[in-house]
Amino acid sequence: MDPEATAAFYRAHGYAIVRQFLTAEEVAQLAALADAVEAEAIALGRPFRHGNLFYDTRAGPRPVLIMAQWPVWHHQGLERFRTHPGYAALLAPLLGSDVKQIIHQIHWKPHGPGADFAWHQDSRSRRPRAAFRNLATSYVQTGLAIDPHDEASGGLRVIPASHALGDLQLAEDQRVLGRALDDSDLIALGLAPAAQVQLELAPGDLALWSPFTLHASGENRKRHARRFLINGYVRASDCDRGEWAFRKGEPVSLPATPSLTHWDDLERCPHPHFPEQG
Ligand SMILES: O=C(O)CCC(=O)C(=O)O
Repeated sequence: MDPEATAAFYRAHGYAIVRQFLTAEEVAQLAALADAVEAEAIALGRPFRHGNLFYDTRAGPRPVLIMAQWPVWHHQGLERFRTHPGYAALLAPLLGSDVKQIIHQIHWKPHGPGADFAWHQDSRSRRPRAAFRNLATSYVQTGLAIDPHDEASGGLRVIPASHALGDLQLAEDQRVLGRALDDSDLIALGLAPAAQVQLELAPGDLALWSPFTLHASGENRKRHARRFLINGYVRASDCDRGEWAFRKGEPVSLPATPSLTHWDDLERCPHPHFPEQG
């Protein structure tokens, strides 16, 4: 891994890939932890929240877990995979050595339709706006492939250099997760669908992208689940939210109680519960 070269590519193109960010042994440990998260969520059987932890489970005779947010609160082995020294080294040229974390989640993309991510910019989810300063240069999203990611498995695709377009003012009332990948969304923005790049990631490879990079992912037509560990980091001095990940480049463990990160109702409703399904 060459953090400076990765940072230079990321600044120019709005995304970058680090091959073999984790070893095969680490990927196996992460996959086992993901299986434990999934088993807990499936046993609960429907969407479940406990503080910042949230299991987005589709209820039914065979419940399906689509996404787990902050699973580390119930599965502490994941701590290593949010404060891995590789992240500190990689982020140092982009964010410095004091870094907080806003996003920590695993996406399962089961076989079949209904779990696409439509074209979007993550900037729309960095709320409230006032809590995030210098967003273009203070925030980096990362995605770690637990399983193979390619076109057939519904892996991530990006529009290179779209981060330079800034906030595209995409409709905020439209769903991203579960809305079908559609090139007409790009055409409506005046962008050529041919510009899109399908990322091909082997287990253990890491992708980075900017909050303003347009990205999406399609249907998983493969038989295997397509799991993706998303960790989103922010320069600590530029953000009023988040859990510490690194101080002076050293890993910081989770505090005794969760901090305000992404979910606004944390203080009002910190206890475990099954949220109303709307
Ligand atoms: O998991 C995926 O395929 C998409 C992830 C994504 O778009 C996001 O986290 O913003």
